[in-house]
Amino acid sequence: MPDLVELNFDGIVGPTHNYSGLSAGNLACVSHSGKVSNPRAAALEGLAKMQQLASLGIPQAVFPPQHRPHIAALRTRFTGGTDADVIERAYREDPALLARCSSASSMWAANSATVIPSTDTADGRLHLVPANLSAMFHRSIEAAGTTRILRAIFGDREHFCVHDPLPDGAEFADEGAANHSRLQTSLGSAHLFSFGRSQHEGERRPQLHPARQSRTASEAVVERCGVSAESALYWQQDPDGIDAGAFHTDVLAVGNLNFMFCHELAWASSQQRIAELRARLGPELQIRVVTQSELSASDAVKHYPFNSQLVSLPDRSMALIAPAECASKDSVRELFVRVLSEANPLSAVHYVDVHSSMNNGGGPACLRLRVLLTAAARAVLGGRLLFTNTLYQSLQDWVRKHYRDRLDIADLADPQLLIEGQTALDELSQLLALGSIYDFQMS
Ligand code: SUG
Repeated sequence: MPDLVELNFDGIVGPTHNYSGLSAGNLACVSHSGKVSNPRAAALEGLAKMQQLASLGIPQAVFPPQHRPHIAALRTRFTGGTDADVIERAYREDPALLARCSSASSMWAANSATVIPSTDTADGRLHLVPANLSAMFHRSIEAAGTTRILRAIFGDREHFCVHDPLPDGAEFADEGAANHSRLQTSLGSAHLFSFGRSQHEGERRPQLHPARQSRTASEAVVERCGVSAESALYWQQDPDGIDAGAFHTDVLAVGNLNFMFCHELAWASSQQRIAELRARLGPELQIRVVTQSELSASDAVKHYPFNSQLVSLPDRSMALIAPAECASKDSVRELFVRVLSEANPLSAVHYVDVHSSMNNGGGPACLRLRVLLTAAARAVLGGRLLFTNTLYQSLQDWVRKHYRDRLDIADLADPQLLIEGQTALDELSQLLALGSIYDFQMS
C-alpha cells in the first residue's frame, strides 16, 4: 500500500466575515449575533494558525474563500438593476436574505467536501464529494463555488475524481468531512459516517436543534466513491449531543489513524458502537471516551476541546491543536493533562487563537479539510497552495491591503464591499495560480 501523507487545506477567512447569527443550533454563532466583526483580524488569525502548524512540520495548504455577497442568489429575488441596486433593495426589503448571501462561511473547509483517499476507493483515485450543505441556505450557496475550486485544485483525472454535490434538499443533506472520520490500524481502515437523521422509524430525534446530516447522503457518498461496504460505518449523532450544541460530529469527536478522542454524547449508543469498531480494527485502536461527569457536553461545546485537530507529527507521535478557549477553562486543561499522561499516541497539546472563527462556532478542526495524499498525487495538485514562509508573508500583506477591520450588519449594504471583495479575490486567485474560479471573473 502506498504511503499517504495528510495535507491540511485551511480555509482563508473571506472579507465579509461577520456575525449574523445564521445557524440555529450553533450556540456560539447565535450568541454573537449582531456583534461587530473584524475581518482583517479574523483572516490574520487563520493565517497565523497555518503558520503554527507548518512550523511543527505538519504539511499545510490554503483553500481560497468564496466571493460574497452572492449576487446570483440575491438576483433570484431581486431581478433588475445593477449589483449595487440589488444590494440596496435587499437591505431595505429583505435584510435577512442579504445577511445569508453575505456570510463568509466557506472558511470552514471541513464542511467543503468528504474526502476518501486513493487507498480506500475502488478505482484507486482520491475521491471528493463537495458538500451540498442543504440544511442551511447561507451554506447551501457554497456548493457550486466549492466544486469549481476543488476542480481547479484536484483537476488531474488520473489521480483525482471530484464528484458533483448530492442533490439539494433534506433527503441528501450533506455536511462534508465534519461528519466523517477515517481510522486505521494494521488490520485496515474504517470510515465513520455520522448522521443526525435517517429514514429509520422510531429513531430518537433532537428536540431543540436541527439534525443537519442525513444518513442517505453518507450512503450515497460511500457508493459514489467506491468505498467498500465493510469499511463504512454509519453512526447516529446522539440527539442529546445535538441539543447540547454539537451540530456537527467534529464538535464532540476527533480521530486520526489509530486514536480517537471523543465525548460520550458524540453518538447514540456510543459504548456499543465503539465496541464494534474495536472488534474491527483490533487492539491497536485506542479510543479515549470522555464522560459527562468528566466534562459535560455543554462545556465541551463552550470550549471546543474535541474540535481540535489531531495531527501526526514528524516523529509519528500525535499532537492536539486546540483552540485557545480551552486553556482558560480549568476542567478542560486538566482533562488534557490527564489524557497526555495516559498510554496513547498523544504527546502534546498546542493552543491556537482562532477567536473570530470560534465566535461563529468554528474551531481549528472546522477550518481545515484533511486530504490524505500519495507523493505522486501531491505533485499534480493545481495552483500554488502549499503554505511556505513566502506565501505566509504574501497573504498577510494581501489581507492588510484589502480587508476592513470593522464590519457590522449595516455595512453589508455597502456596495463598495462587493467591489473590495472582487478586487481582493481577483488578486488572490492570481497569487495562488488558480486561474478564474469566481463568477465575477467569468462575466
Ligand atoms: O455551519 N457557522 C458554521 C460553523 C461551521 C463549523 N464547522 C464544523 N463544525 N466543521 C455553521 O454553523 C455562522 C455564519 C454566520 O452566522 O454568519 C456559520 O455558518
